[in-house]
Amino acid sequence: MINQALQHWRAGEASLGAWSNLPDIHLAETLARMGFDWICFDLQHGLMDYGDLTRLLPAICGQPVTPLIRVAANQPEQIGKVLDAGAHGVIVPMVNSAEDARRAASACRYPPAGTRSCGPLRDAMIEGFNYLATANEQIACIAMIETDEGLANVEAIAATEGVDALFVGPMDLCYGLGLAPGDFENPVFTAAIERILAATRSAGIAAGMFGYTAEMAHMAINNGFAFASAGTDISFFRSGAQQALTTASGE
Ligand code: 3PY
Ligand code: MG
Repeated sequence: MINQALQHWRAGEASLGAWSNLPDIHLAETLARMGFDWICFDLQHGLMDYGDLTRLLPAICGQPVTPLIRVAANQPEQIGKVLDAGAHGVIVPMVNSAEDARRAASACRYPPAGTRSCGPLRDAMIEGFNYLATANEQIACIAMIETDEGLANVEAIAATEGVDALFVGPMDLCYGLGLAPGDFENPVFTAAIERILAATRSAGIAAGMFGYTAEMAHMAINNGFAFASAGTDISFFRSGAQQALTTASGE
């Protein structure tokens, strides 16, 4: 198994992703063909569950797009199950300490590097047990920094063995910093971003940003992030519908 998104991050190449919140295999299939480097299916805030995931992942299989999953919580059982369903990377919310980061990284790796239990159903169906030879190296463990505590410990989190990338949850980070949600221009927020970027640079790992809009994703990449989501299935649908209405009504 080759994780294309991880290869791009390791090579320092910018990579854009799409965020999927809706459990619709046709939307997922369409997004997978649009040229995004990765798609994240969201089990934390998305309107989907594990059963949906077992249909969504096969719907994008065969397309050159890396499947990532955001789990609902930093629990080894959840992380193991989404990896067994075919995720090639796990985005773990609310990583607040080096201990949290170790827990997430360990759940992503087979022994001796970690504690993942062996039962890689989807990937073993596709490529047989060769998967086991590459999984530890190719599975991406992505720790979200989105609290004041996570920010306070960001250098130790970034330096944790087995963490491949940090990923900023900008809205929760605003709350954590005592800012209004969406106050991304606030110097307190921009200083936090600088600190996260610096921590990833010194640890030699990638930094990612959840982009609420395409503009936000573009700015993140310009500011040194290796990867960003360019929007969600819902935001793409809303902006497309809005634009169609505006254009068709001649406004
Ligand atoms: C955040 O903005 O906190 C996120 O986690 C985006 O989903
Ligand atoms: Mg969040």
